[in-house]
Amino acid sequence: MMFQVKFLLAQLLLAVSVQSNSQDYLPIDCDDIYQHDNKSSSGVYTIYPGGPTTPLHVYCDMETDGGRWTVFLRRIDGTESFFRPWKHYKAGFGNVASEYWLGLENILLLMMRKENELRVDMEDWAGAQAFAQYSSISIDSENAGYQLHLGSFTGGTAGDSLSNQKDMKFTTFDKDQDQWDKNCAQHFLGGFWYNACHMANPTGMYAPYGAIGFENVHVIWQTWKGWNYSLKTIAMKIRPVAKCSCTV
Ligand SMILES: [Ca+2]
Repeated sequence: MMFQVKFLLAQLLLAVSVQSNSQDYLPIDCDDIYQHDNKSSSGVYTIYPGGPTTPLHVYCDMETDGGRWTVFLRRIDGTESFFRPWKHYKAGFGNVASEYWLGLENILLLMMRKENELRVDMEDWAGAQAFAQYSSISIDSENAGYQLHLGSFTGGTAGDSLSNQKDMKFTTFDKDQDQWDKNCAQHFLGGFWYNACHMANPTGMYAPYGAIGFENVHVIWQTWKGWNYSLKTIAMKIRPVAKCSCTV
C-alpha cells in the first residue's frame, strides 16, 4: 500500500514537472512533438526550426506508419493555387489546415537540423491510396538553387516517380533552373525540382476527376496512375531517420 502511494506521488510530481517545462518546450518538428507526447493526434502544430523567435505552423501526420511526419506539401481539394512565383515558393503559402507549401527556407531549416527520410502519400478519386518512400532528403541553400538531394527509393505501392528529380535545382515560372530549353514550371503549371521535366508533379494544376486532361500539367504520379490522371490528394512529408543505437 505504501509503495502504491509513493508511486502515485512520483507520478503526480512527474506530471507537474512536465507541465511546468512545457512553456520552455520548443519543438523543431513533428517528431519532437510526438516524442514529447506520443498521444498527439494529426493536426496543426507550432514548431520552431529557426529558433524561438520564428514560430511556424505546420500539419503533423501522427498516424501514417507510426506518425512523426512533418508535412511540407499538402493538396486535398484544390482551394489553393500552386502556380506561383519564386518568392512564394521561397517563403511558403496556403493554409496549414488544408492546402499549403511550407516554403523552401523553412524546408531548408528543417532539413539542416536533422537527417530525414521522405514519404509521399496520395489518393485517387475512387479512394485508393498509395505511397512512395525515400531513404533520405535534403536541400541546399538558395544560392545553390535549393538543389535537391534524394536518397534511394525504399518502397511503396505508388512506385518511384521522384528519382528523376534527383540533384535538380528548384524552378518556378519566373526562375528557370531546370534542364529543359523551355521553362518546366511555366509549361507544367507548378513549382518543383524540375528536370526536363518530371515524372511527378505534386504542385501541378488541381483538377476534379473527369476534367479534360492535359498531359503532365496536373497533380500526377506517373508510376501509379500515368501521365493524365490528376490525383485527388497528395502530401510530401519528412521525419528524422532513427539513429542507430548499436555500438561498434
Ligand atoms: Ca529551362
